Amino acid sequence: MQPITVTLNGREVTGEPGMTILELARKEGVHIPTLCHESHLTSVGDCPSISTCRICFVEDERTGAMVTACGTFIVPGMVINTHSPRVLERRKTVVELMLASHPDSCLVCDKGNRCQLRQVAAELGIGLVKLQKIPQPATINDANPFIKRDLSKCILCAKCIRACQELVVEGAIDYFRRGFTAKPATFGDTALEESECTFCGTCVSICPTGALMEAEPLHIGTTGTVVRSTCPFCGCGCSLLLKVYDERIVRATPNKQDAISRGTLCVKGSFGFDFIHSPDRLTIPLIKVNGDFKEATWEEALDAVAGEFKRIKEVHGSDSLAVFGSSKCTNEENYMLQCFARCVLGTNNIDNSSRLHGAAGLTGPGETGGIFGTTNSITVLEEAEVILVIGADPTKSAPLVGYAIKRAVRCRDAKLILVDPRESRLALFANLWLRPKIATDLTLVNSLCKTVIDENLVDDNSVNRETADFKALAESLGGLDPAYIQKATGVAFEDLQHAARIYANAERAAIVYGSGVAQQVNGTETIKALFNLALLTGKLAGQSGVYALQRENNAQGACDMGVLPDYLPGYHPIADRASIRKFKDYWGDIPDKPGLTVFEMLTAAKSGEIKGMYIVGENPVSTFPLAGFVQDALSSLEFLVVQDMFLTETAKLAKVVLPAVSFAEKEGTFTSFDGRINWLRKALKPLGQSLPDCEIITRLAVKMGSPMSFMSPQEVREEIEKLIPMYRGIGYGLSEEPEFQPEGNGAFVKTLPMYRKQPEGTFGLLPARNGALPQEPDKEYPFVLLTGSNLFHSGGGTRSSRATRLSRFSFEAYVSVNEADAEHLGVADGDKVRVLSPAGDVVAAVKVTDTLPQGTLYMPFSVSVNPVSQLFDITLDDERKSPLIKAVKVKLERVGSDV
Ligand SMILES: Nc1nc2c(c(=O)[nH]1)N[C@H]1C(S)=C(S)[C@@H](COP(=O)(O)OP(=O)(O)OC[C@H]3O[C@@H](n4cnc5c(=O)[nH]c(N)nc54)[C@H](O)[C@@H]3O)O[C@H]1N2
Ligand SMILES: Nc1nc2c(c(=O)[nH]1)N[C@H]1C(S)=C(S)[C@@H](COP(=O)(O)OP(=O)(O)OC[C@H]3O[C@@H](n4cnc5c(=O)[nH]c(N)nc54)[C@H](O)[C@@H]3O)O[C@H]1N2
Ligand code: SF4
Ligand code: SF4
Ligand code: SF4
Ligand SMILES: [Mo]
Repeated sequence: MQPITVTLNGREVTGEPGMTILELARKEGVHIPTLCHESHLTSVGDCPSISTCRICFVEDERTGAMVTACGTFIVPGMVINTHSPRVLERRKTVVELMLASHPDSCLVCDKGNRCQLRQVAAELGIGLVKLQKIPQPATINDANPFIKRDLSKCILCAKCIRACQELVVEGAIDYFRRGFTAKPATFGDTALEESECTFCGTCVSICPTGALMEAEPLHIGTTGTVVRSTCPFCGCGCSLLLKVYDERIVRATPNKQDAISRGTLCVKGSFGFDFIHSPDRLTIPLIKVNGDFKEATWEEALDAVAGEFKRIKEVHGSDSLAVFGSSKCTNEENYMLQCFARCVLGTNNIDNSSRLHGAAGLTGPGETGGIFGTTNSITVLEEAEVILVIGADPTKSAPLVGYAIKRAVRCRDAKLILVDPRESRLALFANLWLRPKIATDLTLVNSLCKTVIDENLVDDNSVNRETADFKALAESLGGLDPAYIQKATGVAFEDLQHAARIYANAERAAIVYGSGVAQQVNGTETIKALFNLALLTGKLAGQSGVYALQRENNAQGACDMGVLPDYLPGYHPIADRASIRKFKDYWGDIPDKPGLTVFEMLTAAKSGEIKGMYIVGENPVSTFPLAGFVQDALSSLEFLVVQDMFLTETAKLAKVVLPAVSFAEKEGTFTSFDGRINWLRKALKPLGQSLPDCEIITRLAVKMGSPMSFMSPQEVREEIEKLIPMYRGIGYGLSEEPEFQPEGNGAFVKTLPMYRKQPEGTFGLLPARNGALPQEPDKEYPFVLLTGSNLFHSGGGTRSSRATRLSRFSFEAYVSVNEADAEHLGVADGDKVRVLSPAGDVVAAVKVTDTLPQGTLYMPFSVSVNPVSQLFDITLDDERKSPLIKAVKVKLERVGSDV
């Protein structure tokens, strides 16, 4: 394409076709003020249906026309003035009109110097406005703890509306009325909490004035330091800007420069950070003396830990010790921790909590092709033509992925195939919604593969039909009988064929799976079957991908770093001699027998084989199934040390508690579920005497008399780069600026390494198995209860329940009941019921719903008031030893109103 030459303020400059005047000016370093423009939103420049700010007016000298810079494309020969007297006069008039209809509350407005209207007025030298004041509509009383609206300060730029509709695709707000009385409002002009609003905070961060503000701010006005970091909650890895004032994080906003999160966050990222300032934070090491915790110095605490670990190792051997590492800690900390377990304690008994949801993803494609988890980036997901979401609820559990899927459907016409027995929010967006019987996904996915083979939809570049594994797969699937499939899954065979064709015929297709399959009976097999489907149709990578959605902030990194009993860093199998040799060159002697998974460790603790345990950043007593058993197991230990920010239920059982800092008080990296390596930067000094996990582990190794070869996160990164090829380049980005570099299309992308290796046809298809169908509910327990994530909380709520605003919004425990079931049981909304499973019981309020099939109940995981995990026994997947904690058969009993 020919570049276009334009005269800009008397200078000849060139731009690309399709560029607006604003983009060209910005490229040339010419500042044009804007209020309604935002790079991630559609431009509204001259859109007649939306009133626009029109302060980016510029003149074209050839015609004398005034045009908006954001809404006008450059054409050859234009002669543009951005700051001529006429332009400035016009701009001033526009801003004066805005000020005339703006209340006089600037002096007391929380927005302070962050207000862009004030900034523009100052830039144009506008003093007091003499125009007649135009009264504005009254403010709205929202009762939620997140967002307050004062629409008298609204300048009708429509950024909030566009953000809600185009970026997060909630559609909670739109224009209410037109003309002078127009305002952005919810449907029916209700309070936000009565609308579809998820309190993601995106509109607040984008509003140029004080019209949309945080409710209950932790600080009024402008703050000094801004530190770029990464959200510590889910695996999406959103980029956060932490605003610091007086050693406190007072505000967290999205980083608009990040091409992945694009200026969006979810409610936890925007409003959940203040657990770091909770008065419950541990600030001093604790040692238990006669059953009570006593404060201790670091010397005393570390001496006690090192002394006990050494004693147990000497008396009972290294394998009587175990380490439970953390999917919340950084890569560097996790790397150090596994090194501590293997080199200092001398055991491979080390695991992390992704065992609960992610272990299934490590099998199959990991074993045959070295892909562990997700195979492509979230950007590629958004560009897919077809997205198959199975057993995942990303609008709640991974909101950034939810946004990407909804945008793909709404803005790019992607087809969504949803496989979920329950009506999740994505059902509204689905072209095809399959509602299988619970835990029958293996048969369902195998039947999709069957159609692909039967109808010759196989991609011959991806699969060699002559190989034994293809022949075995085709043969086993050939035996699957449509009548059986239909009966087993409850889905019509034609619908399954239709789904298989849509998926296979697309050029770019994605599979997104979650714990709705991974934590079910046959979970591991179902995930292998999903990989078979992707492989058969040539959709494993390239412009397609398989996305494993079951991640906490650094579950991916903890596994990559080798916090696993059977893999060394970078998934070098412990069973492989060559791997062991490679690592021995660096570390000296290491054990070569695979260790125990976390549930096996607990069983071994109970039976006395494991005597000492080191738990870092995990709270199994609150979050694992069968809390009583976990508690017993940990209490049977001779020695337990817990390293955490809080005195959790698990920490209470420890002999020594070591206070760790939060994500905001340390540096390091997290790996997102799709393999982006994101930085944490230190924004605050450690609270009290608490220390970063890295430092605690290093000091402990020294005390044990086996100092590790690295002392700082930087030194760890150097070793990680040497031993884990896919992390090469991890050191880049902290000190070297700019971290963001422009890409061809003008967007900004991170230049951190995308480490996922692209598969090169080395994958084997996996044999199709048809596991046993799950237990049907019976007379005694006639319902199946499903569990799922709670948007406002994370895990067991250790952190999110200490974030003041999230904790205020958490609801009481509830159980959703289908309308017909509710009628049959004689229960109504709000009635208290006892939910009983063979393992335990919980009390919850009824919420009648039409989103569930009859006979199915749903309870979101929530904070400690509602430990739904009490209902689960520990039943482990044979292959990966993961617990099946997604569905359980239960019965309901009414309880009196006094409960
Ligand atoms: N009630 C309930 N139970 C659940 C779930 C649920 O949502 N609700 N989900 C289930 C699933 S799928 C999973 S994976 C597990 C998740 O459960 P957990 O992994 O146990 O999750 P959290 O409750 O967030 O606990 C994490 C612990 O890590 C600590 N921590 C956080 N950051 C750091 C750090 O930087 N350093 C140190 N040292 N500690 C840190 C926190 O203080 C907290 O005690 O729970 C399972 N059980
Ligand atoms: N807000 C928030 N986000 C989180 C967490 C949190 O606690 N809070 N926890 C994080 C963690 S540790 C995890 S593991 C992930 C979990 O995140 P996801 O993997 O998305 O899991 P869920 O949110 O439980 O959603 C599971 C979906 O599967 C459906 N489902 C249930 N049974 C079946 C079935 O048999 N077949 C099919 N096809 N579908 C089924 C359910 O109806 C539900 O819609 O979320 C992470 N993100
Ligand atoms: S509330 Fe803020 S973002 Fe929304 S239209 Fe008004 S000024 Fe613009
Ligand atoms: S907080 Fe999020 S969901 Fe709610 S109105 Fe704003 S952009 Fe929409
Ligand atoms: S989507 Fe996940 S990473 Fe992003 S803000 Fe929400 S919790 Fe944080
Ligand atoms: Mo999880």
